[in-house]
Amino acid sequence: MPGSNSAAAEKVKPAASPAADKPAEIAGNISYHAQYSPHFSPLAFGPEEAFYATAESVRDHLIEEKDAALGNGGLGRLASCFLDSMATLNLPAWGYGLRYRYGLFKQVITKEGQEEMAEDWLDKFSPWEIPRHDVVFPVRFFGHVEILPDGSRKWVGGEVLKALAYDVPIPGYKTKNAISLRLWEAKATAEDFNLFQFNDGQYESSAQLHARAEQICAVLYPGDATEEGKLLRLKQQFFLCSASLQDMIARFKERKADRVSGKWSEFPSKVAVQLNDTHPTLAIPELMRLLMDEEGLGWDEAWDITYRTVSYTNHTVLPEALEKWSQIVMRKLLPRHMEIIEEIDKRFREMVISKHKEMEGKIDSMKVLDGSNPQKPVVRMANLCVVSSHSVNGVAELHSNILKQELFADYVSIWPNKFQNKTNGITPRRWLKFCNPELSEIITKWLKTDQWTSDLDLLTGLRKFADDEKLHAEWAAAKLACKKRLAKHVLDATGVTIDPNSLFDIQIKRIHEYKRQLLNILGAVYRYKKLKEMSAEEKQKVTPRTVMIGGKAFATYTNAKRIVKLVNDVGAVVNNDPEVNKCLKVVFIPNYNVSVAEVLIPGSELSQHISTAGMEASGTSNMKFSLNGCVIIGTLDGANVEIREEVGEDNFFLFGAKADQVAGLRKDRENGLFKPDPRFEEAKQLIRSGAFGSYNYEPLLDSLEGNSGFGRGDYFLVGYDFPGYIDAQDRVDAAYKDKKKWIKMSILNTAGSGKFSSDRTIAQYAKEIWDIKPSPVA
Ligand code: 26R
Repeated sequence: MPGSNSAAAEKVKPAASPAADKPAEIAGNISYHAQYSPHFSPLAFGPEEAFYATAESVRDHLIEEKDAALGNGGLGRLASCFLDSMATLNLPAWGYGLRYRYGLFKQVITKEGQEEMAEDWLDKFSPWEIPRHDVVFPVRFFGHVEILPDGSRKWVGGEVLKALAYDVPIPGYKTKNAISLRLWEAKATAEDFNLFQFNDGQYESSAQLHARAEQICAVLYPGDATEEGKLLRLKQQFFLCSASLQDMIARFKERKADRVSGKWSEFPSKVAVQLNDTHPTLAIPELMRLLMDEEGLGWDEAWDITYRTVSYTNHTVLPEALEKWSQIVMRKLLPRHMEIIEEIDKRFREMVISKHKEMEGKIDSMKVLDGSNPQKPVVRMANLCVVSSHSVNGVAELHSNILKQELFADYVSIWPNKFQNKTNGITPRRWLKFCNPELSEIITKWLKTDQWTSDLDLLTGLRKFADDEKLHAEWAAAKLACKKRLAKHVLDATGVTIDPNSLFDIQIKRIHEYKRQLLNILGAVYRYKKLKEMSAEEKQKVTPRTVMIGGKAFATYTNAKRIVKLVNDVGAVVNNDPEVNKCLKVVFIPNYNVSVAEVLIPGSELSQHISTAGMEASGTSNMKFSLNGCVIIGTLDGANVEIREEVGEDNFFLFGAKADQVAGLRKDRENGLFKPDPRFEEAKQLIRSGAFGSYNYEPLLDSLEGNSGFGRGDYFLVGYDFPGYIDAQDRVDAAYKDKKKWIKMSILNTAGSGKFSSDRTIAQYAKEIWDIKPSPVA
């Protein structure tokens, strides 16, 4: 969750979590809520039946319970898999985040396309959080820096809010360990409430600080088109960093007594802070400030501690997602931190000049502060992370290589050993055992053990049964059961009936031009057109297909919203066309979220991961699909590359440009050297003809043309990859006709997914970055 932005791993000692201390309370919690389930009356049962009913209604609750709205894109879902693995591996670790009140939004599909509604997931309450009124830290904003008589500096004045901790226990699987996801809520106190103003009828100004506190935890990624929005995001980031670091330091101090020495220099051997993308970058100057201004350390010692404590994971190379903050805003909100960042930048530049003369010419792009536009000087957050962390990693082999060879190439010559890869992973507990009980049971039966849930490499044991007819029959039956559950969800959510015997083809993820849902829907439009041209006899031979696309478009991302509208419009025509709707249906799945994913992924047979090569850092849903026996159609991008290696190239439908061709292809396109495939032109033409309604799709289609949009004509290479994509889809159709072949591919996908357990990923972080060891609860 981009809420739980950083994971702080505490070394050696097990994390004292409330859940570990009081397991009974947790169990009590579950049965308490079960009693108040609307699905049964506690009065009707004696104690034994009540126990039985409790187990039943736990399932009901899982259905009723709202998804936590802490960030459910790739970054947030990775963090939640990591928490599960850290707990399961008995690692003394904590997750930190903000306790957002409203989710991103609830997506409602109307005639106009996507509409956003606020969703209050804490509306009633969350049974899983424990407010910790004993864990509260002050967090300051604005103010100024005072120089004390001894020359030291102190940040004073401004406004001070309180950070109150809520702990969400994360139980490990088959261990006694439970760790905490600690979420901060911003609060103002009674002292901040102006009773005089209130009694004078000035209600709003009497509780100004309370209102500002509420804004901080209202939503994840508040709109940043305005200056106010930008300031609010920066406040959120600092609030998370300051509260979390004060918490870690408080625990370090509490435990000093247990240690041989309680020296600050021990801090990095006791605490590791992993920055989950650049959103918590301010942890760097905040740790420096706390060590220098609050604890009295000098710069060199504070820097050494900070550098050895902090490491950074990059999760995207998209230029528009690399955070840059206005120096002017930063100085106003965090005057002391701006001083510290300036000093870090200055010392970095001096180091390059004194020790790496050959890199002097590159300093402008490497330095932290960018003043090239004197009107808008900025702090480059990724550069600050690279300069201040002892480890920087990407999230898949290809992505980490792009970091080393392109984005951070200049730093590699200064710090050749700083850069690493940690290929992402997913938790097999949620993403197979829990969401797909049918398949899980079969796997356990054939492997003769359920150990695969904590040792996912055991899945390779399925390979030797890949041709076994009995397994095939069971595997197909399980898939069919999941497809039926999925079909029911689709009917309930959209009113569209889909045929569980058709090929279920799914693309669910945030809507973004680089993820190329547009390529998918253009492919469906082309398929529709070909079907319309076929005779009834020809149609008999077609592999029936249900194309499902789901995902939220960021509220201000116009082209993404146009894509949502197009998918819905195409569906409305195709699904109601009796000439083709036995062979093709196109469904937009509304309000895609975690619970929906848990139904869709097990029921999917073909899964689309078709981003422009080099643009998807890793992807993690690709791993979830493959684990559930879905075959991927995809480009050589992110973790697709490694999935294909693991499951075997025969069990992956590959197409498209390679990452190292992309720049050249864009150049060619600019120079008018691109010749579009006639099939691509046909698909666009059908949309332009109004076959799917009168909505103006011109701006969207125009973005695919050579010289459109700011010289970025078809930046995502939809036109270039279209023919390869259609051909790959033809191969899919042929493979699906051969049931034996398809089921074997499906089995081999599951069998090859062991590498993608987040247990493996976390074990690598623990050993290669954090230097921590499992610390099981006795
Ligand atoms: C602040 C703003 C501009 C912003 C930047 C980046 C907001 C959100 C992001 C999302 C990024 C960090 C993200 O979610 N990246 C995804 O991380 C996943 C986990 O590593 C990857 O699997 C996925 O490929 C990547 O897009």
